[in-house]
Amino acid sequence: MENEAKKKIMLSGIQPSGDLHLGNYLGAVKNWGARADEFDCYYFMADLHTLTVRQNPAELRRRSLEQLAQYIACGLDPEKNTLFIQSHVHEHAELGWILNCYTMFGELSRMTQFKDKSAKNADNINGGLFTYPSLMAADILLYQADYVPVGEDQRQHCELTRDIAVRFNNIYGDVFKVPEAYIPKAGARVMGLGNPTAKMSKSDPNGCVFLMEKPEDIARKFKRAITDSDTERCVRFDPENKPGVSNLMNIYAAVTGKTLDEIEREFDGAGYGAFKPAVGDAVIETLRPIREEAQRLLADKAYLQQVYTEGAQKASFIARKTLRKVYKKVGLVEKPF
Ligand code: ATP
Ligand code: LTN
Repeated sequence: MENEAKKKIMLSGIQPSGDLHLGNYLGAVKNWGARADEFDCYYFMADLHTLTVRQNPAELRRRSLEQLAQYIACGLDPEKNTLFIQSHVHEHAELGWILNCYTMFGELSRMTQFKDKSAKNADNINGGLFTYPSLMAADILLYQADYVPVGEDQRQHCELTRDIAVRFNNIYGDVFKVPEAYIPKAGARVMGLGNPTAKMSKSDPNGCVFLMEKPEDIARKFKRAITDSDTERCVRFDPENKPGVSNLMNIYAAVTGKTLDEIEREFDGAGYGAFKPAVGDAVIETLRPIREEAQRLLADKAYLQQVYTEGAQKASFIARKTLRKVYKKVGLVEKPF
């Protein structure tokens, strides 16, 4: 118990705004399960964040449950990790409001994700999309997280979370742990198979490999993956001049554990025709057990409900303590019940 209390805290979330894909897996979820014995881990479905973009209600509900099944299938053991749904722990929204009042308009305006998403949703640039990072800061700071395992694209939000924590602590004393982003070496930025200069994203389904996709569809996507128009046609890591092949090499490295040098040697003289299906096969074999386990879990709704109920209970217990402290510090009258 003594040791338990001293473990560092790891926390992350993904929006259930689409099905999980290879980028989410290699950049984020794969690295979460691996650290469960070392850290006290909290992972959630960021359903409140998805409301910043218009959602189909029935699909959002379905995807939130599917995402939980996929988290578990990716190796997040509910006995060792606290898995929950963000909206079930109301402290997130409450601390999010408070932190809005400690986040600057200028800071929020500089967020790349806000700029990207406003460009993509020009008819719905709502307040939630703008203040998204304050809610994300609340998600993290409520649990006094030490590390936030995310892909490269979330680094800026994690930096802003640190700035908010430091700003708050400078006014009120040591209230929040100042967290660090925890970004993997391989897989931090998986690029699209159709356009290797943009990150793999569910908004480009043709260039994106989903965890639940059928093997034959995955194989087809890899065969069609854009490679480079250079003349040498050899498997060599050169992200600047050969972004397509370099992306496939990164994917292959992340799923097989091989180094880039080893991969160059393995495919020496082989050309793209042999390399692309080999990457596809390696991905298919990595995803097969995940897909099968997620399908099995999805058939057991009672089990999933038990996991997210216990998860929310554990998470609330911690979140409540932090929120109470914050309310007191900023001058709110203590709740009498
Ligand atoms: P969107 O298409 O709406 O931008 P997304 O598919 O990028 O969404 P998110 O929900 O934004 O997915 O990301 C969830 C997690 O997966 C984050 O930690 C993010 O950094 C990571 N991630 C997302 N895409 C990639 C990618 N292509 N490579 C590596 N990590 C990624
Ligand atoms: N912004 C993240 C999802 C997210 C998150 C978080 C990640 C919401 N809250 C807290 C880490 C910690 C995204 O878009 N991927």
